Parts: sequence; C-alpha cells; structure tokens
Amino acid sequence: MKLYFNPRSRAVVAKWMLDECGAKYELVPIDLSKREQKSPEYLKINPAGKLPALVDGDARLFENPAICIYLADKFPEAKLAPKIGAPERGRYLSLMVYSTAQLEPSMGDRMMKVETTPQRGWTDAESALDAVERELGDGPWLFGDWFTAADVMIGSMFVYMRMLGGKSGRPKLEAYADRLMARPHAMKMG
Ligand SMILES: N[C@@H](CCC(=O)N[C@@H](CS)C(=O)NCC(=O)O)C(=O)O
Repeated sequence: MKLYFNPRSRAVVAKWMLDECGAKYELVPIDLSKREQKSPEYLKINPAGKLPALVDGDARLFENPAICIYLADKFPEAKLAPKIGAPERGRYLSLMVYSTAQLEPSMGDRMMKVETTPQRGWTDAESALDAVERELGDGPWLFGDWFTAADVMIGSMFVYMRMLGGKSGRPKLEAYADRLMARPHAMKMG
C-alpha cells in the first residue's frame, strides 16, 4: 500500500489509521509547495488534487473517511469497525461521514469567524460539538470501551484543534482529546 503523504496535511489522519491497523505501507512524499498534488499523474489517483490518497494494488482511495473505512474493513484483526450487518454499523458509518461532512466545516467556520448558514449543508460548531458530546456519552470512546475508526475520524478534529492552539471549551471533549493524544500511534503533524 502507498499513502501519498505530507506531514503538514490531513494525510496524517490516514497515517494514524494505518498505524492503528498495524499495516505495512510506503509513504510517497508529496510537496504541496511545488503543487505536486496537481500533477497529471497524481490527479489520476485523486481527481481533487488533494492529500491524502491511498493506493492498494488496483484500488485507489481519496477522502480520509473513505480511506479509514476501507482500512478498518481490510484489517478486521485490528477490530476498528463493526462488521457489515452488525447493528452498530449504521451509527459507525454515520459518524465517519459526519466527521468531515459536518464537524470539520462547522469547526472551520468557527475558527475563521464565518457565519454558518443552514443552506451550506452543515451545522454551526456549537450544535456539532453538542452532537459529538451526545454520541460520546460517558466514553471513553464513541463506542464505549471500544476504540474504532470513528474515534480516528471524529477524534482527529479535536487533535487538530489542539495542534492549532485551540480548545473546544468543553471539559468532556478536552478529556477525549487527551485520551486520543495519549495513544501510542496518535496523529502527529510534521
Ligand atoms: N476532505 C478531504 C480534505 C483534503 C484536503 O483538503 N487536503 C489538503 C491538505 S490538508 C490539500 O491537499 N490541499 C492542497 C490543495 O488543495 O491544493 C479529506 O478528508 O481527505
């Protein structure tokens, strides 16, 4: 497997997931300053011209949630996802998509002090954080004692926030970020 990577990009999420899976992989460095992500060769892998992308044999994947869903299913021994048909699978998939479809843009709006209008398709940051708090419940992870790829995807947003010097202002979510960052393979930016 090849992960197209830059340590100062969202590719660190896919790398975290690969490490949680115990996968063997190769990092293919992409220099964003040289716009290598827009090269014709790379656009054949990720038409959006963004990092990350994962190539596994004939399979190519882009968008972090898709990569993490794929890896969790490919490495069942890592026990990072409910199996297809399991009752938890629906909530798991929903959280995976929610991470970048709602939580990330809402947090981005807050950071950039942009008003979130309902027409955009995602909610405001406070409502998104309320939703994550409800889903986390008493934790420690989104599925109770079971750490899953949903914690990688949802959790990565709180780890980013820390790295950017921000805090959610919510003790429960900050304690969650502390637990995530204490994991041996936790996401790190270069
Ligand atoms: N929703 C995408 C976001 C990908 C993304 O925005 N990647 C940034 C790096 S953090 C990128 O490649 N930017 C370079 C560019 O847009 O040219 C995902 O989760 O994979």
